[in-house]
Amino acid sequence: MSEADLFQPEEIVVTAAIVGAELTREKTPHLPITPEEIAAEAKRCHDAGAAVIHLHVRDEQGQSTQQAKYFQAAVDAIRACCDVVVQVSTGGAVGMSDDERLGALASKPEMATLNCGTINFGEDVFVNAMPTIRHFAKRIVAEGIVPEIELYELGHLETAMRLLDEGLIAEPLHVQWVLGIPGAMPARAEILRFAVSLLPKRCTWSVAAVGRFEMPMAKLAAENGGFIRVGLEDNIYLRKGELAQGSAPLVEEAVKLALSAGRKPVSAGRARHIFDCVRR
Ligand code: KMH
Ligand code: ZN
Repeated sequence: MSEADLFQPEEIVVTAAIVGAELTREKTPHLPITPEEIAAEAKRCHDAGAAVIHLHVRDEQGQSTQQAKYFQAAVDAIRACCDVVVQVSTGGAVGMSDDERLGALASKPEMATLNCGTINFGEDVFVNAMPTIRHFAKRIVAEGIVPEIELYELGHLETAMRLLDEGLIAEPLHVQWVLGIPGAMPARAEILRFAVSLLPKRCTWSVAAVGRFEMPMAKLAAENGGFIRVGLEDNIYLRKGELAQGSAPLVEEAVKLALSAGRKPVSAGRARHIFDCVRR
């Protein structure tokens, strides 16, 4: 990897998580469901400065699904209207089987999430046992997809390092600290700072914080060399009591925070180099 491929300190990658698995139209009317709605939202986020779209999809009833045909339709619609790195979820929704979750990979995305541990997830349990994690890592890497390492607890980093030792994933790692899920690591500044201090050298990191912590943690990330994920999957409010009219207004806020911190959101093309998508 040449120096030009490593990210420069002023660069920042903004990811938009525009659908999620748990969100419903009852909670917000701005949730995109059809491929056309998802693509339109992806384009709005792209125009606002997002380089990566973290993607879940829905069936005709609006239920979360990992079926390949729904991912393919959404990915095709997104690719037809804007240049973004599509990062599919292999987390899916709580309770889905491993095979079901892996359905997302058939859409040939550039990136996919690799969840590195089990957590309480509100009243549910989001299960990622070691054999599942290894199996997902093997599949993602074998298909030439770049994994984004999802970490909800500090111990999940140990798991990621174990995968690295076992040769199942390779550096440079890209980590997403997911903070504030009820039952997992809270979204607190001192926790994020400590978590980041544990990361290996050849690693980029981002933060996705839930609910009202989304923007404060995004600001902290922007000020400390991290990347940012925002979007309806994590938070549906632009301000207290005011629903965001989709994920794009949240991306706009994140971009403002980034620029104030002296960081410049990169294009999808540049994000591909930073994440090494172009050479896998
Ligand atoms: N819906 C959560 C249970 C991911 O996208 O990889 C899991 C999730 C993580 O959203
Ligand atoms: Zn997700």
